[in-house]
Amino acid sequence: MQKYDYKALYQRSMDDPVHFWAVQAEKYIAWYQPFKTVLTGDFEHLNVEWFSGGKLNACYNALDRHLPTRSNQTAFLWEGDHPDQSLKLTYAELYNEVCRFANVLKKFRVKKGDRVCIYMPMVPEAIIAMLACARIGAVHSVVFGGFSPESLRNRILDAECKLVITANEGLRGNKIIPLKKNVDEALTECPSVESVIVIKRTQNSVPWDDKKNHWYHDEMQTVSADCPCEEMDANDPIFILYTSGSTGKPKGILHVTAGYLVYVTMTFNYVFDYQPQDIFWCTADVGWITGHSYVVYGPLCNGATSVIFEGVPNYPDFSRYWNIIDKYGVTIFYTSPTAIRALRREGDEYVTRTARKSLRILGTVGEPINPDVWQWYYDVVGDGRCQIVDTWWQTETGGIMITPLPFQTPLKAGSASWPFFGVKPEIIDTHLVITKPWPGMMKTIYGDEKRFADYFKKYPGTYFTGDNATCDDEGYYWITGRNDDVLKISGHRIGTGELENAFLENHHVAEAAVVGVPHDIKGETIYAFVTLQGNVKPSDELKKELIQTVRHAIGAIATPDYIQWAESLPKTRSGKIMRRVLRKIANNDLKDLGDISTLADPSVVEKLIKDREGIADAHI
Ligand code: 7RM
Repeated sequence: MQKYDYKALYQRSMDDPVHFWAVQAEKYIAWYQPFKTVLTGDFEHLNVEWFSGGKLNACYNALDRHLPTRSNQTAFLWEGDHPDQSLKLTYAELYNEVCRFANVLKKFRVKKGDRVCIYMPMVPEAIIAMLACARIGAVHSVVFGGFSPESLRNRILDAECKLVITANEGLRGNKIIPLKKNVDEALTECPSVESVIVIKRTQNSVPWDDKKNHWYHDEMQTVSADCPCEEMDANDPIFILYTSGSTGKPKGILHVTAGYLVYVTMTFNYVFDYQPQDIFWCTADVGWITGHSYVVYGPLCNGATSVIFEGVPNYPDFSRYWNIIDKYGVTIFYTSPTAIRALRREGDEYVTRTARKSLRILGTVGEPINPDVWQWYYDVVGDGRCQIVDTWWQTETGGIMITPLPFQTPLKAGSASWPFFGVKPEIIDTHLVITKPWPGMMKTIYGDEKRFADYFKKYPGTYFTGDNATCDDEGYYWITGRNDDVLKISGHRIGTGELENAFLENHHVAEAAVVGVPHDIKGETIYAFVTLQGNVKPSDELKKELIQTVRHAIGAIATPDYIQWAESLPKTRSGKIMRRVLRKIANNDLKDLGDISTLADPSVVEKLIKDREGIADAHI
């Protein structure tokens, strides 16, 4: 257990942030050249910069600097989809693989600043590829392997990636994911991509283009294991990661090297009370920010030993997570409320038949955790003896922002509790905002300064999180959910605009409006109001077809649960869809529809309310 006084340290971080962060930056990170200023700029001018003048390399911090003391220590314990498949990588081995792959990237003419797309299953090569990019100063853009070819293509195009790294196939819950096939489909319209490097994960063969496609394992034979790190400026990009906003187009959140690295390294250390003998396991996929910050950079920069898992919580059965914890002696376990809810539903026996004696800290992230579910996690998974950290943060924030600190913060079930050091939250009209810069914050939205500026517009001088929250009289924050058109479905962030565009890809659809409704396991799910083209008849067959349309456009994470046919949608006289009203109808919250005096045609609402009755049980 670490010894410090949260309140005193927090106060110091507020009183003198410059001194506070200078100390942390020197403590957690190795620099080629020291920074000249700690913090310049502000939210008003959109010009915040951390640690300017400093030079460093993220891969050096993750690997090289540990070699003198930890070369034989395990960096990753990889558990494959099937329990019989596993692999161990020491820091020296990981270093060696990363250097080689960095040389492969160079051979493919990838240079500092170039963007590289990584579309991979959870295999060590995904992490090797990320670190190899960081080593040579290339900017990785990891796209979650569950995304469709079309989503992948849009992300490749937006970032103008030069190279794609994928696997022939992925494996999840004994099901095959056709990654290379998806890449081929995506690349039909991606002129910037010169080459695709393919990891052989399964024995099955896939279509092959000799000019463009290259086997990872063959390429690795052709290069040396000697590759110096590129010395990066503090504010050089480290990666782009796409996330959903309220409009149709995902945003390329761009993080820069120094601030991001300082912040994730320090938060990992404190939030998980990391000790050298710990075995850490974060179940997130590297396709999400949680994977970037707390599978890759945070743990490695602390020299930690982590489990990484390719599979799913219910294969071969619902004990899988707890078996993995016992197999590797996991001490710190970090997962999502949606996974906890799904496992809780199956009954305690799947948990209680395992030992879980090694556990000491349990974490959650991604959505609010309801107090009952929190209690089950505490009592049944943690046997009433583990600290729970409910961590609130976002792709944009880079790292954990509001969280209990183990053995410091008295726990309250369902509250993310207190801000991390240096973080100053505030609640304005139920909206959660952050009023001071912190090192982990994004630098910009790639290629879209305007959308970056939008975060700082609503309440000038503050960062607008898009979440609602309350704060109790002991300073505990309770995050209640989003206040924009962003859904969290099984913890996956998806914009209603993207979903509506996806519906429109079906030529039978004239118009679609999507809202979120609560779901026992997923937390939130998709409720769509769909207007068909004049000559098209509604049918259950067509509903099934539309579900496929959306899955095809975005991926399986975006499967609609409810579709309601709508002859027309409620609109204002200027033609704007009144989503607020639709949200109430979908949620059967009809007592007070709010101000509907601007509706062009009030009868539309009555009709939708009447038809809603039939939908209540039509859970597909
Ligand atoms: C890490 C991540 C961000 C959104 C955020 C919230 C929600 C995340 C919590 C939470 C309540 C939490 N990044 N969220 N953590 N809500 N309690 N502990 O999830 O960019 O994908 O999503 O997730 O709405 O704004 S994300």
